[in-house]
Amino acid sequence: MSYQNLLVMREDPVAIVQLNRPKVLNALNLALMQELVDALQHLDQDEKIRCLILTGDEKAFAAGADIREMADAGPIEMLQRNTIPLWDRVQAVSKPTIAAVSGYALGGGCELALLCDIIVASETARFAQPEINIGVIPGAGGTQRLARTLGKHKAMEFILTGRTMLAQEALDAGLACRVVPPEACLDEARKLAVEICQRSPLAVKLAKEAILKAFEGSLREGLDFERKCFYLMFGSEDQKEGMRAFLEKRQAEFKGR
Ligand code: DAK
Repeated sequence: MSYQNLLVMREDPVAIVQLNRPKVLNALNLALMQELVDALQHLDQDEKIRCLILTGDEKAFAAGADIREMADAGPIEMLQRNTIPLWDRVQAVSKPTIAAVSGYALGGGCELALLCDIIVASETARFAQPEINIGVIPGAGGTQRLARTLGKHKAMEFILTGRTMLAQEALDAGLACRVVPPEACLDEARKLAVEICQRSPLAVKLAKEAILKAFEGSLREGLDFERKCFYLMFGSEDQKEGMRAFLEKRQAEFKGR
C-alpha cells in the first residue's frame, strides 16, 4: 500500500498507519483523509490484520484540519465538500484502533485521536481543540466526544478556551490510557495491540461494538447539531479573520459577527 501522505507498515497481525505531512505538522487535508480512509478500510478487510495503530511523528500526531483548505470557504462550499463521512468511516473500522500520540494533537488531530479506541500518549503529547482561536468550533465530533470523555464542565473549559492539555492531564482525565517517554510511545501501542491480538477476535469485535453503543443515542443529534454550527461559522467574519490571521502569522481581531 503506497500513499502520498501516509506510511503503512505491516507487522501482521498489527498494522501501523503513520500520518506523513511533516512540513505542516501532519495537517489533515482532504487528500490525506481520503488516503487514511482507504488504508484503514483495506486493513479492516484484511484477515491477517487484527489491530491498527495510528500515529504521527515526534513533533505532531496532527495539528488539525488543513486551515489553508478552509480559510476562504463559505458554508455551502463546506457543506458540499461532504467530508464528514470520511471521519465517520474512521469510527466505523471494526478492528481495534490505537492512537499513538506524540506532540501536537490539535483540533481535527485531537478529534482523530478521539475516534480511535485507545490513546497511548507520549510525555510530549499536547491535546487541544483550538478552533475557538480561529473563529470556529470543533467540526469532527470534538464537542460531543469530549463532553462524554471529560464530562460537561471540563469539556466546556477545554473547548471554550482552546487551551492545551498535557499528557499527564490527559491520562488523569481518562483521555489517554497511559503516558510513556516519546521514544517508547509506538512500542507501547504495539505491545497493547499484540496483547489485544491474543484475545478472541470475535469477542474483541463485539466488545468494541458494545462499548461504542454506549456513546450512541443522542450522540447523533449532537453531531448533527455540531456540523450545522460548524458550517454556519463559515458565514461569519470571525472565521475569515481567524483563519487569515493564522496564515498571515498575526493576532486575530474578532468582531463577533
Ligand atoms: N493547517 C495548515 N497548516 C498548518 C496547520 C494547520 N492546522 N498547523 C500548522 N501548519 C503549518 C504552518 O502554517 C507552518 O507552515 P509554513 O508557514 O511553514 O508554510 C507549518 O505547519 C509549521 O507550523 P508553525 O510554523 O506554526 O510551527 P510552530 O511550531 O511555530 O507552531 C502550532 C506549531 C501547532 C502551535 C501552530 O502551527 C498552530 O497553532 N497550528 C494550528 C493549530 C490549529 O488551529 N488547529 C486547528 C485547525 S481547525 C471537519 C473536520 C475537522 C475539522 C473541521 C471540520 N469536518 C469534517 C467538517 C477540524 C478543524 C481544525 O482542526
